[in-house]
Amino acid sequence: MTSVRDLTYRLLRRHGITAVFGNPGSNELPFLSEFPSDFRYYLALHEGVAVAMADGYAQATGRPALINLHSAAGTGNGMGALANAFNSHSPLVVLAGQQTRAMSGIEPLLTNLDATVLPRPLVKWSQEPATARDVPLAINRALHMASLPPSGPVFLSVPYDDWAAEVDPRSEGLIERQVRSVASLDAASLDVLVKRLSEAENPVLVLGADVDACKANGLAVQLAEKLGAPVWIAPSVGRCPFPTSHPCFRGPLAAGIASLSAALAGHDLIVVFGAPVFRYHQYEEGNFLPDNAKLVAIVADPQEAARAPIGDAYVGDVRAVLEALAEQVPRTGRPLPTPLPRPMRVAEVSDGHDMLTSEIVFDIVDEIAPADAIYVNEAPSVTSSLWERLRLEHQGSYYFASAGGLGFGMPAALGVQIASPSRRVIAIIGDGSANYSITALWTAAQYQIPVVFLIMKNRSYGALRWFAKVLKVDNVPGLDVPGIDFVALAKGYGVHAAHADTRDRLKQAMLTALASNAPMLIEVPTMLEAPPANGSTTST
Ligand code: TZD
Ligand code: CA
Repeated sequence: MTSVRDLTYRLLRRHGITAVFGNPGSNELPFLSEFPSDFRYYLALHEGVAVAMADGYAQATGRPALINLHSAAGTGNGMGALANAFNSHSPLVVLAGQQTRAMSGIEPLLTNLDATVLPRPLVKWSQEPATARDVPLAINRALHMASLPPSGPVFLSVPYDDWAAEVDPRSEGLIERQVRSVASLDAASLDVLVKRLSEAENPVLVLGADVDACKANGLAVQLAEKLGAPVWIAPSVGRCPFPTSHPCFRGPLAAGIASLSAALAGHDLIVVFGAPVFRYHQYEEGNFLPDNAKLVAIVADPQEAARAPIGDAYVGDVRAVLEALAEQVPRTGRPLPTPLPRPMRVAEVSDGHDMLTSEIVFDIVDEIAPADAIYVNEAPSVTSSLWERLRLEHQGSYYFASAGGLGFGMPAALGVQIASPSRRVIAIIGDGSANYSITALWTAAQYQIPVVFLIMKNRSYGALRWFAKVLKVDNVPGLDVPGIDFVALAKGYGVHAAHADTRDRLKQAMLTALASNAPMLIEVPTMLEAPPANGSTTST
C-alpha cells in the first residue's frame, strides 16, 4: 500500500523540493517520521525564522519552498514573516499539523480552530482537506498554486492521522501533472506598447523586485540602452532589478507621493515593470505623477494592476514582455543619461567622527566583499547609503523585507545562502531588527551556513526616530535599544563573532569572515544617522 505520507514526499521531489524549514510539534511528528534521506530538515527555533528562511530560499531559487509549522501557535508565530512573503510573491507552501481526526469534534489541546481562516489574508489559498484521501490532491494543488502567477504563499492544515492513511490509487496521476501559466501579451497590445515607448519624448523606466525575480535584469538593461532612458528603482523595493553602476541607474525612488512625483518630473512616459504603483510609505500630499506624464505598468499580479490609483496596466509575464520590448523597440539614438557621480569615499574626506558611519562601513564592505556578493538588508535607517555605496551588479544581489516586517533579514540571509552556495551572503542588520529573529544564529551555526552578519549598532530604532520627525511627534517612548551585546549573543548560539569599532578592525573582521566557511557576526558601533530628506528609507 502507498501511504499519504509516501505519495506526498514523491510529489515534493517531483516539484524539486527536498528542503523542509520548520519547527515541529506533536501534530507534525507523523509527517516527519522516517524522514527520507534525500531530504534536509532545517530546524528553526522560532517559526518567524522558519518562514523568513524559506522566503529567502524560495526567492533565490525561484521555486516553491516547504515550511512545516505547528498548529495554530506555530502558524501565528510565522505570520509576520508571511506578510513579507505575500508582498514579495514568494512561492511558499506552509504545511501545518492539525490534531487527529479521531478527536476533531472535542477540540483537544493543540487543535487549530478554523485553520484555513487563520493565515488569511496573507496566503493566496488555504485548505484543510475534508478526508485523508484528499490530502495528496491538496498537496498537489498547494504546490501549483504557490508557483502560478502571481506566485505567493499558500497554507495547508493536515490532521496528523492522515499521513498513515492509504492513498486513493488514482492519486498516482498527480505525479505526472504539469501546470504552466502561458499568459503573455498579445501582438496587438505589444504593438501599442512598442509605439508608446518609441514615440515618447523622454521616457523613464521604473523597475520592481519582480524583474529580478524573473531574472530579467539583463533585458531591462537592453531596453534602457535602446531608449537611452534613465532607470529608477520602485520605492520600498525588495530586490535589486538593475545593475547599480550602469549609467542609466538613478537609485530607488522615495516612498512619498510628492517626492516620487518630483523625481520623475519632465518625463512624458513612465513605464513600470514588476512593481506595484507604488508602494508608498510616509504620506505626502501631492499629485501621483508629474504634470503631463502618462504611466503604464506591466505586472504579474492582477491586484497590483487593479488597485493602482493612476496609469494603465497590463497583467502578464514580466519577463516575456521585457524580452519582446527589448527586441522590438527601435533604437532611439538618444544618448545614455550621464552616470550618477560615485559618492566620495569617506576615507578621502575628514569625517571628524570617532565612531563609524554607515558610509564608512559600506565603503569597506564594497571594497572587500566579492563582486557577486549578495546583500540582505534590514538596517532601515541606512538603506539609502547602502544603495549609494554597494555595487549590486549581478542578478539576485539584494533582498529586503517586502512588507517592511522586521525579523526577515537574518533568516532570509540563511535561506538565500543555502540556495546560492557559490556566492557569499552578507546580512546588514540593525541592532533593533536583529532581535526579532536572533535565533537564526543558532540555525546558522548548526548547519554551518556561512553568512556574514554585520550588526549596525546605533543603539536605537533609528528609522523610527526619523519617522517621528516626519510626523512631527515628540517624546515618543520605546525608541532606543541600549545594552545589547551581540558578540556575547552570537557566542551563546555558537557563532564566531567580533566587535569592530575602527576601520582597520572592520576590515580585518570582514577578511576573517570571508576567508572562513562558517557564519560570523561582526558588531559595528555606528553613528545614529537620519536618512536623507527625500526619505528613501523603506520600512517603518
Ligand atoms: N515590528 C516589526 C515586526 N516590523 C516593523 N517594521 C516594526 C516593528 C517597526 N520598525 C520599523 O519599521 S523600523 C524599526 C522598527 C521598530 C527600527 C529598526 O531599528 P534597527 O535599524 O536598529 O534595526 P535602524 O537603522 O536603527 O532604524
Ligand atoms: Ca538601530
